[in-house]
Amino acid sequence: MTAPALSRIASCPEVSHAEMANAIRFLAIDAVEKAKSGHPGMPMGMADVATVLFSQFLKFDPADPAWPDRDRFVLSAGHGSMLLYALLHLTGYESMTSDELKAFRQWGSKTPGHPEYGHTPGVETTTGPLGQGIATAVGMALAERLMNARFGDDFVDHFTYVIAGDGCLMEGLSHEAISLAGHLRLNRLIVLFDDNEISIDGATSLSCSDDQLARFKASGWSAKRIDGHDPEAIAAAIEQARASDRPSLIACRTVIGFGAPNRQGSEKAHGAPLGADEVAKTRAALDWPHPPFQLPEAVIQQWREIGARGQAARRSWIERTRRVNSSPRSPFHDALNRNLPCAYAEAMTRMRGRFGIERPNIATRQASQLVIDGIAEALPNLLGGSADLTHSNLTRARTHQPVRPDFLGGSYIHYGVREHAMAAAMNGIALHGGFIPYGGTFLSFADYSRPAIRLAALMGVRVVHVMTHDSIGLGEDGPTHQPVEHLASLRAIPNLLVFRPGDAIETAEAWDCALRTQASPSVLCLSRQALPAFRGGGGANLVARGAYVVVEPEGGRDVTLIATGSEVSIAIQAAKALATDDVRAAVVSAPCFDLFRQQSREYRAEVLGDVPKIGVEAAVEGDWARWLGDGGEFVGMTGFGASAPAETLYREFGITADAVASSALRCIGRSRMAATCA
Ligand SMILES: Cc1ncc(C[n+]2csc(CCOP(=O)(O)OP(=O)(O)O)c2C)c(N)n1
Repeated sequence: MTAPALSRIASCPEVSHAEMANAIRFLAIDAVEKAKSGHPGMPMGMADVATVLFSQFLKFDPADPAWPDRDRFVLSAGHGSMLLYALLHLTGYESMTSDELKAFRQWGSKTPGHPEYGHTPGVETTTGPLGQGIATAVGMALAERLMNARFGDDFVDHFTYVIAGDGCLMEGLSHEAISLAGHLRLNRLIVLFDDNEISIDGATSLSCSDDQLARFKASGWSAKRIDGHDPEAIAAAIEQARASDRPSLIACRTVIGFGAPNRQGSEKAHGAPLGADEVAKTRAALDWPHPPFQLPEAVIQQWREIGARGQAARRSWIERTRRVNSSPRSPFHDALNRNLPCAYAEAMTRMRGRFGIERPNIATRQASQLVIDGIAEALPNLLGGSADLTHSNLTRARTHQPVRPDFLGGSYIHYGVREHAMAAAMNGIALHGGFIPYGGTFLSFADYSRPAIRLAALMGVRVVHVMTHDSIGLGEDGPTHQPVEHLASLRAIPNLLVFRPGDAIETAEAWDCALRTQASPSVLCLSRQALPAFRGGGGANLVARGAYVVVEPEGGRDVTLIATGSEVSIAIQAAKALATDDVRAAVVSAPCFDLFRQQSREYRAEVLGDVPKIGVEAAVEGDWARWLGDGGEFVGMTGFGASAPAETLYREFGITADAVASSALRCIGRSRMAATCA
């Protein structure tokens, strides 16, 4: 059942649609003018569409921007941020004062250049990198349908609206996303396309001749084109889209910079202030005599009334859910609760205990499969998936049913070969709330997902990327599939936890860290090949410390061998070989650099020791020097891998216990020499 459109505002007949829309236009024009930078053209062009959407359809309540059953509004064309800020101000979001609008793009303001999630109440997701918003919205719309299937219309029944421009639709990501949305028949997703035929370089005909309507229709969407400046046509199209059994595209033919006599319809309106002269002419052309940032009382009144109307919908939702839901801890509230349930903690403890006793000799991807199986029932809001590598990533729990267009009660998403859309959709799912999404692919394809992973890190959302086949250890598939630079490049993203566990226990602990960290995404880099267990279970989660001592020689250290993942066991073998030569080598496992960096200086010093250090990782060196210092050496890859069995590759590329031991002896020798000379 779909809630009817809101009644049209008629209480203040002297305020016309044009005045309502012009309020948005001039707040955008004046804020960009004051900031001396920004994008006035898009808000001016889409003001009519946004006015109709917010005044007649969007279910929202500025008094509670995070109310779970609100409609989601995603400004995929994030450069038009002033459109959103103007709407937040006009409809009465408390934090969006006129001073914030005047501080557009300035330090500390709630009005950064592009909308930022977590920074500005009312912003549902960070946008700016074109294409991300529409793909994230697909995740939100998917989460809405999945939650609806579980809890029903009384609890979850809302739309996801997107404003996307030509740029968003040109991005390859948009294609993955619309294809997935069409396949899953996400009929609560409505994209309002700012079809102004202009981008930065000029007319879109310079670079694009897609028939967007045909393209969306071919992907299973409803699609139609309307005049984006005709309020009746806009309302009728949205009405129709809301009743559709599939996602909808409304191509709104608009004029960029609408109303600016010398700029409208041209790329000159896209991304620069109009200039005082043109602003004056626009005021005259649109009959808007009011000074900058000043709005007629009746207009602001009308907008505030629109903002206030959502209260009733929210109250009715609270009332409904309270009625349906007599126990204080319902499954619905459990799903929305970001803390993990006690049953999860027990399941994870069981898992770690079992690995500790069995000490299995298995690939970390297999250990991950066992962990997922072990916790899935205790964590019903865990939402799995893979980009068509389920049987390689081992990401599907026994109890997970696949989500299909006709079965939205499932817990596993076959994302298809769409890594980027998977990563962006996972962001949307996490932002929507109700699920902890994870998704799998090969580590070497992390690059296909990277822009969405970066946004997850920037927004601080909990998504878990399961990336298997994490080194040359995958063997015969060869260098195209063997990641060498990916660990270093992912570690370079701030607020992204990159885990490379070395055995089953570490894999369980890495999963535990990823699930418990609410404000960071994680990547679990897992081996294809079997790895020996090197740790007993029980006790504290040692992966949570980032790095820790696995082997401590008696009588002090001569050298510290630091390794990650599949190379920890190589370091342990090297330490044993060195011991036969009376060299005392400690072994440190370092499954997560980011968490190690967060430890106290004392702890780090204790783990690393005051002796030469050797790093071992079947990847390029990246920022290992930080842990190894000047006196250390790195044993790893210096270029791409090759196609051969894994043991051959390790031998040929010199990542062996012998090589580590030789490196250790060399460093110890150098350090003793230096000490003697001093
Ligand atoms: C991934 C990405 N590439 C490039 C840009 C830079 N950029 C910002 S807006 C824009 C043009 C977008 O054109 P359109 O969506 O038609 O916006 P309009 O000109 O209508 O405002 C570009 C290339 C970006 N923000 N993101």
